[in-house]
Amino acid sequence: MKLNIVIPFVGLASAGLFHLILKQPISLRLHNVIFRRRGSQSCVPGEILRQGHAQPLRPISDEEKLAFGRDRSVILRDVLSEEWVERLQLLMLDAYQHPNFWDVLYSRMVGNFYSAQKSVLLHQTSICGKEIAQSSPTVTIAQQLLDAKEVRSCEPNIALMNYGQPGNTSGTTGWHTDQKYMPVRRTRSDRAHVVRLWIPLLPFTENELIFQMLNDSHAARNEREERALSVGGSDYFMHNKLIQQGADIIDKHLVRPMNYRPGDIIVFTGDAPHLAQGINCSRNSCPRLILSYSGDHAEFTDQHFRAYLPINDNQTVGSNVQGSQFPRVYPSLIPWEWAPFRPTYGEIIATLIDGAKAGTKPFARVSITETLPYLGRVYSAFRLGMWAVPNMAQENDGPAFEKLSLWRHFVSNIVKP
Ligand SMILES: O=C(O)CCC(=O)C(=O)O
Repeated sequence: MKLNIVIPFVGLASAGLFHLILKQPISLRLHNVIFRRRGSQSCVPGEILRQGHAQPLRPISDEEKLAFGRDRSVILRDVLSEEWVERLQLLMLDAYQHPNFWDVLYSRMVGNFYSAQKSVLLHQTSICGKEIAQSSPTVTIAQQLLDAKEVRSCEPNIALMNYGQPGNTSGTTGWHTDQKYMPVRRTRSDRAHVVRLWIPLLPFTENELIFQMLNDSHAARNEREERALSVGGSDYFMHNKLIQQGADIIDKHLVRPMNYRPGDIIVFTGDAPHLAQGINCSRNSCPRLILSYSGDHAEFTDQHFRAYLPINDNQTVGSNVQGSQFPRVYPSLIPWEWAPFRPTYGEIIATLIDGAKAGTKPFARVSITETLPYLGRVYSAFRLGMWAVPNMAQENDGPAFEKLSLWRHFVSNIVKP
């Protein structure tokens, strides 16, 4: 056969094959290499699991629900019992003591720049995480705030800590919303689609870490828009502009938690602006969770950045989110959605490309002198192979540090059975 016929034919066949492979879920072996938490443990006793979702310590009041609907943010005090805080602490420890490759990648790319470390996909990758999805009052609280018939886990679900040492600068996330990095949007402007629960796991103060929100009521949003101070995805130029030109606006719209107490929950929607800044978390590493759930008014969109969250498979634009990427947590779990998490090869690749693109945006229009410390913190975490584990049992002991390079972690997961 002539070469000029064979070459295009082979090219076309390989392209077709490649396309087919991209649409396949990753193999179980690759799942084990990048997502499995080897040694992950249970944290909720069987009899509690069998009772279904626990209630919060007290009902969420009508005023709190009203405030959440109106301001897209609310602070709930004294809603989690000590027992449940302890189980959430165990979830954080389970993720951090059994990190997977994706945790290390996510931390390098989305956490280390402000001296934070993050584990994601908690419900799908941790035994304790699944039990929390099945039984925790956080799900009941989300259901009540969203007033939803069905609640689904909506990434990023994050275990976070800061490893700042005294004298080190920690950086800030800047004012941002999470909306740009979550593949969901509202179906109705007046109904929340996503609720994010920011939960301190040990007590810390604003001298250690600052977490603040801006009221996102219609009026507050309009006021910021009129002054060209609207907050979108992470963008340090906008952050600086808001601080320099909108000090009065921040003052007026600020929702400021002050002290961070385990048992309290700081609640916000995907579109509410917020900011986190480590000051000095060397005492107890400021451990916290963000548990994130969507309700009946969330629909899938492919217009947002994936930012290292490979969850866009099997969704239809404009329809409710579904499947193992957004496993149902209320009223009950659907067993097939909890099989080992296996996004497609194509989704993994798209996630890495999209994440890299999203990562350059925050620093556009910002001076190199302001950018360098952020990049420097990521670089040194890469170089040191940094992995910190908070010490919950002795809360004043600070984190333990381990060496865990991305490559070594990846390769050792391939080598280990
Ligand atoms: O560091 C934190 O506590 C919050 C991080 C944050 O703002 C985010 O993940 O969107």
